[in-house]
Amino acid sequence: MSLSKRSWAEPFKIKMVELLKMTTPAQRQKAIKDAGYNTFLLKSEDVYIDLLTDSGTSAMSDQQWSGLMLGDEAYAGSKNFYNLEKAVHKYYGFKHLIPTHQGRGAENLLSQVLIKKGDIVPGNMYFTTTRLHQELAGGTFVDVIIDEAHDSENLFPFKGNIDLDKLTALIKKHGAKKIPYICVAVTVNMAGGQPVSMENLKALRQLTNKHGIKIMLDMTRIAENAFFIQQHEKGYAKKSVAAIVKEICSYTDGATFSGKKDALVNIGGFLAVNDQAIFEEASNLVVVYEGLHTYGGLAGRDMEAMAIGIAESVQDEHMKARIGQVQYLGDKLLEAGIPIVLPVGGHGIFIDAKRFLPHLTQDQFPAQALAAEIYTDSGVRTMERGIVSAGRNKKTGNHYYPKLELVRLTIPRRVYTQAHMDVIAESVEHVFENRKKIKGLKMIYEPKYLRFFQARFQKL
Ligand code: PM9
Repeated sequence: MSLSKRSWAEPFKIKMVELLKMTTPAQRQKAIKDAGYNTFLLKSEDVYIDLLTDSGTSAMSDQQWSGLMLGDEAYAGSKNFYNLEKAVHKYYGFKHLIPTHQGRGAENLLSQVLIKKGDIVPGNMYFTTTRLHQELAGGTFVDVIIDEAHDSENLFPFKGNIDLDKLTALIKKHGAKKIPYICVAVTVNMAGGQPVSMENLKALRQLTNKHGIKIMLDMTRIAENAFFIQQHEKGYAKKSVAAIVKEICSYTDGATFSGKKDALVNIGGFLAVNDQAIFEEASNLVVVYEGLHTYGGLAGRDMEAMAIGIAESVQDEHMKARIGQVQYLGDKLLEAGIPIVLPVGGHGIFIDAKRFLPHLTQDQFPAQALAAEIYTDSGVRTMERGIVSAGRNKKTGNHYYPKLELVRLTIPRRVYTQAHMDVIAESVEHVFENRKKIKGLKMIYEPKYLRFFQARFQKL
């Protein structure tokens, strides 16, 4: 068999395992009802395979675990901060680093430093915490992603791209002075983990340079984005994921980062910038919200594990297995005729709940109902990414009605096996066979901020 046809396998072996608990259908029916049909409110011990999120759920390597033992728990100037700083310089190329407890801590700092009341902040589709921090700082988020991203069946390989015409029109309408930066997510979570192309980033750099607008990355899943560029963009097949990651960063002015995804740690994040003045302001503000600028809410050991995880995350073999596993599950679901977002993205499979449950209206929360149903079938926990996650328009108070109404099957890194993927696929297939019986939901409790985390529902 030719080398290119041979199977991939994980570039690691398993040294320690965590036992899982199996539950009965009756136990699961009770658990999901008690959780108000919100998978965020389930107890993790009632979950068999946990696909809620890829955030903070990775298995760390033996190197990372030994890194924990090298934690220098000094309040100021810990050795581990300097190791993390070195990793950020080496792999991402940014000049200044401010650690934060996780991604949203960095989003808060960036929004407070750069956004003034009345500013416009364009981005390639919203992310829940990112948009909220932009709004809390007085800004208004505007989506400038290409239209293809809102169509779950469109096969364009870079559905995360910025629509430069939409951005140009926005600049014309409001003036560049009202736009402090554009937030570019790599990959785009809410679109299904879809990547941005290097060509698009280069063109965006030219356009924003002309207008003096900064580019701030949300580089939470940058290594996954780089892998897609390597696989699908002309001129990148022979470049390493590490080289592509660094090139992406080179077209930008800074980044927020949740280390809980790509960087294979259970907690941690940072803000990284090139501009000295922004750095100084943010490294002063961080002491108000997170901690001193050399730990930002993290223990020394957490910074060490993140520094090691960053180096592991950009290895080609790691990324091949990571994306390979997600693709494997996607292929199984496609074979069974399940409507999923295509192309398969980086961090999970996104089921199109509108096509899965065409008998439900969006007001009946089809993705929320489907996530509850999959849990009841098998104990597999997934997450709603549709109307509940989208929240309400701050000005009108009405629900946002996103075109994409999705259930996310998020794959933690280095945690589950191919056999787990088979079990997951079988459960989704079983629910699909019985889809006509699935009822919608009514929201009975709605918190003010990021409602998807804590909202409660009743079956209609
Ligand atoms: N993402 C996720 O599960 C965890 C919170 S929402 C359920 O997808 C992006 C693109 C993210 C992200 C978190 C954050 C915030 C920023 N940008 O969770 O604060 O996907 O570390 O990062 C989650 P933190």
